[in-house]
Amino acid sequence: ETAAVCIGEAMIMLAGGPGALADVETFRRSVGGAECNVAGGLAALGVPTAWISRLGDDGFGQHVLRDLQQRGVDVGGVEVDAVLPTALYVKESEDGRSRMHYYRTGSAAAAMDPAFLDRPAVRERLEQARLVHTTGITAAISASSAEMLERLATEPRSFMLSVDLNWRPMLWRDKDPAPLWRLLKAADIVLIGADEAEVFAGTSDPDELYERLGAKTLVVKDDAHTAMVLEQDGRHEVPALSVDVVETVGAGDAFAAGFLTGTLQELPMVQRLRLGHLTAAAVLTAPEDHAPPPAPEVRERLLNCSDEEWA
Ligand code: KDG
Repeated sequence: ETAAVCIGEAMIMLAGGPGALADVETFRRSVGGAECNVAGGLAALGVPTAWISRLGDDGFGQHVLRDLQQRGVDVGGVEVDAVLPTALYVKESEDGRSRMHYYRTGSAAAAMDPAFLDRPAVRERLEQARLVHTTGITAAISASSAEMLERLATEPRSFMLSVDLNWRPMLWRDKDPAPLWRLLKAADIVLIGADEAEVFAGTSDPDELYERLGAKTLVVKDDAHTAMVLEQDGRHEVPALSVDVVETVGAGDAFAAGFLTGTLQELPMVQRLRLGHLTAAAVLTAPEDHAPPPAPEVRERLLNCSDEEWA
């Protein structure tokens, strides 16, 4: 059974520091990659989830597979490339801020292309899925990967397509973002951060974004403050929980996992947003790009509490 499919690149994350990269000698390894974070988040919330991608035939790829399997994610649709490597990224932490350095050009995942969707292990999972999630990162890593998403978004489909903007200027240098606009416009659900919307679309005004993106369901997250969902027949807004932030990378993915789980469970909109905030809070208070969600009892209580108690 596959309820959700996430398509995109996973990377080995090497966290160094604190200190400048030039001075750091040892690094702590974990797994990153936006769609793979969302897949882990969905599985942790009980959604039968497959992560679909390509990895290198190397120790890093083996670790990604093992790690995701341990987190309950179906990796049967992953293809291992005999030659191209698994991508890496290094997280530099200096003065309380993180910077990402990618080592991903020419990776196994960047070789995904439209024909990748014809592999039986992929097709089968897409046919079963009620929801497919991807991000702007996958549209950026290579032309062939962007074409694959174009096919996914334009072919007749039986699933909801969810896209998180995940605007990464470093990956879009010298590239035309037109394919990303098309992907966002074709999606059923779009998740977008107010700050990245400002850079990408020149506005963070939710109503303007809703109009420009033409998405059926648009979620605009204003980092620490609030998340708003806009649909044809209304708007809902839920303030974020206040937490002691350790590291923010991955929080948006966790939010997506919570919101999308709530969507699959057909929870009321306010509860979908609350679940997003709850799972994001867990990642905000952890150094890695993913973290286990709050315990089921805690989730249950906070999903059902009054607005006063929530805020
Ligand atoms: O959303 C978190 C991701 O940004 C992180 O895990 C790394 O996928 C990544 C990327 O491309 O930035």
